[in-house]
Amino acid sequence: MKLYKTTRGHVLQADGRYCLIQQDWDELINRDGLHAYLRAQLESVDSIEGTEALALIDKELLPPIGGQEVWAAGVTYRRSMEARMEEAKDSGGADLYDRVYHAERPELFFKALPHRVAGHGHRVSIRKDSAWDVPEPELTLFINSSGSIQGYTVGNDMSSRSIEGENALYLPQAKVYDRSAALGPCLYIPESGIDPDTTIEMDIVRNGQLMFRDSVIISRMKRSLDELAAYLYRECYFDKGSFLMTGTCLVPADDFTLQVGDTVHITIGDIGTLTNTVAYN
Ligand code: DO4
Ligand code: MG
Repeated sequence: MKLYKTTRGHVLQADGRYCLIQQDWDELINRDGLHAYLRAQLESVDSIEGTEALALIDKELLPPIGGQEVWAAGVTYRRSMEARMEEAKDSGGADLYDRVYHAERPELFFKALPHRVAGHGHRVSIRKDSAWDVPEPELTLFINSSGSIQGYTVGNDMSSRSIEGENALYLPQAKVYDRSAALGPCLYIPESGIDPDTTIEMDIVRNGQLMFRDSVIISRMKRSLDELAAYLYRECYFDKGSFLMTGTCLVPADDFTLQVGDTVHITIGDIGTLTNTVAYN
């Protein structure tokens, strides 16, 4: 089932039916057994018409986040390791990426507070002091405060490759700025975990022309989703739960950089498509 956060309430979609839930977002999603709870809501809350639900999703959509922090994992796919080794070769930091890819402990970094997160249809940003910028399409977990994965969404970990490549210690500046994260369109809550054959696809379009298209299946990831969640929760308590981006495998060629006006479409399996247009803040 899918849960869309809108300005008028939360639209729950399952089996071709829709209902509107009026409840605090964080209280609604931060629970064990979220799927079963939403299934019961579907039975007890009055249904709304499909046309009404789709109009709300189309016109009133918000990113599926409340008070949660957004974190991100890095170098979880071989392609990410190789691309970063190349971009960091002049800074002397290249072997960091090889080492973290093979290490037991994953790379995890803080990405965003909710006010820096864009939703589906909103703008994402590139930095004005960066010359080389890319979107990073990432399966994103919603982990509740007990540390268990309850849902999934599509994430875009917007990144400056020039700033990160200059010095690995600049990572927070390459990754954390206004509208550097996007989440959406919905929170996807399957009955059991996500299918390992789920595909992540990304298109980048400039002036109506396709500039980049690639895809990967999530089972190519080196680490398990539970492993990433467990590391994040080792010494951090998240009272409202958290979102965790799980790393990218889709990296455009080195001569590609995003420009203002580009549109990024990221589709992940049954979750849906997150679309954002690139702008300056
Ligand atoms: O090591 C830097 C960031 C890695 C990352 O964001 C990714 O692999 O997706
Ligand atoms: Mg990333």
